[in-house]
Amino acid sequence: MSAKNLSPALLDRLPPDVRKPAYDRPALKPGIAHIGVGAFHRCHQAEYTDDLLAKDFDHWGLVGINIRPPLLADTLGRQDGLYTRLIRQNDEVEARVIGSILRVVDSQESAARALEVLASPDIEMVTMTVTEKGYCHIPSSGALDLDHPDIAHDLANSGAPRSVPGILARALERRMASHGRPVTLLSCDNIPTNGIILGNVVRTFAERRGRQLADWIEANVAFPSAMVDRIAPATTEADIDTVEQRFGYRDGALVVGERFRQWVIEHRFAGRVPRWDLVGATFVDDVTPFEHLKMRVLNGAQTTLSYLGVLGGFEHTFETIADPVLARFVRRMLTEETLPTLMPVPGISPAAYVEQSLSRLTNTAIRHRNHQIATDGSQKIVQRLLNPIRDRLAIGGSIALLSVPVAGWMAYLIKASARFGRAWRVSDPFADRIAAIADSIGSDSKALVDAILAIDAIFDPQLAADTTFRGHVAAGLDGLLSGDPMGFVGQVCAGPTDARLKQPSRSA
Ligand code: CS2
Repeated sequence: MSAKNLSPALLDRLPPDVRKPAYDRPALKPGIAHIGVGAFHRCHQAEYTDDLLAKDFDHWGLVGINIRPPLLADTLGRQDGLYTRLIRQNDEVEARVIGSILRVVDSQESAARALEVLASPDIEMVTMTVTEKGYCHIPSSGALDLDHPDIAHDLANSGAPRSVPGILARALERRMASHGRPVTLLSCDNIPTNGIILGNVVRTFAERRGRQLADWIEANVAFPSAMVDRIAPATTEADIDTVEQRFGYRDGALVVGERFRQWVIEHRFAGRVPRWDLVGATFVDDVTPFEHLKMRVLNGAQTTLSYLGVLGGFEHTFETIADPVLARFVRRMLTEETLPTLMPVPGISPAAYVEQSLSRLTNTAIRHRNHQIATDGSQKIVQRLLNPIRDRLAIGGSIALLSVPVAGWMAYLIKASARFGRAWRVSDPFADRIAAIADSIGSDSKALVDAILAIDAIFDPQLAADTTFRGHVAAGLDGLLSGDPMGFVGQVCAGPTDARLKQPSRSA
């Protein structure tokens, strides 16, 4: 390998079109901790913080904490925390070296290192991207899952926690017992009312540790909700080679994203706050309308395309949406069924947002794998599909289109079971349960749907009992498990959905 690796010494020798940190990096001090330093964080919150540092507003550097794989301390450490953020928009490539991360702490074997950072008096803002399942909550209710093995472990061993709620509760306990400084815990994951869920799981855990901690949290900790957005798929070797070929250096911590980015944060803080609102983030009183818009439209489209795309034999989102039938399906679903469920969003036209979102998904340089988006669907479909379905049913609206990707999620997991030939490997906390259902029931779609809808951690019982919903999902599963799933999607898409809703059995 001839190209040099990214390092502080290399910064001055990088080509002029690579943007570099525009501030005095050695003067930075730890101020923000982030749990879950994956591609998304490096492409989003760390870039906003880099923008803020370039404004010379403050000297708050980030300390990253990884409590789950991958190990990152060495890779980023070798580069002194520097990494490249590549924007790719079809043929455009724009490189920028980000310097806001001071170091990353790997805390996977034990939480000790994570706790040390989180309990430190320097840190008054903790952001996190720990994925939907990291909160150990019950997706259909938002409550802490006390039966979760990690939660049961942490309640019994509070000094050596391994779950996010357990680690945060322990860190807060240490803060209370030492310096007592307030702190904001800011969730940046795609779960609805993410601040409320984070508050729920941490408070519920803390209450079991004792009233004193619970009261201290009430007085000193804020849990704002936030909506975060930028498409940043897992980095590939090909991306790393692109940087080497175009810009002449290697970067093992590279991240690639689209140009679009958005961050809307509820204005509810404890302690000092980085003024991300000066560099493009928005502080608002209520994130809910923004969160519905993003999760139901952009994420809803991604999830739909991922399941239908895998079933149709497509690898990436951009290839899936290039298929005319799937493109038409997802546009109709969003405009006819999802859009009417949205609340008014200050400053944004929902119809224009739908078009903008669909256009973002056509970006050919963002190679977002359908299987990556399909991961952990049980944790994603509530906010992306089931909540809009529930709202549609409440007003008597059609759900014929929104039900198809719900069936798509089921078909995706069912086809990964032994009985259906293990078509692909899946990763979802409910994968084993659904494989067991598929293996025992076989191919009777109605019986499969009955058994899967009975999982009340995912499906709210009232929704699961709705006959219109059950009928559409069973018809969807039948079509998607047939020999011609794309033909089925084409058929669903061909007619007016309301007519089919009223006469579901006519075409059979
Ligand atoms: C994706 C998201 O993998 C997934 O679930 O839908 O990571 C999505 O790309 C981001 O939410 C975009 O902001």
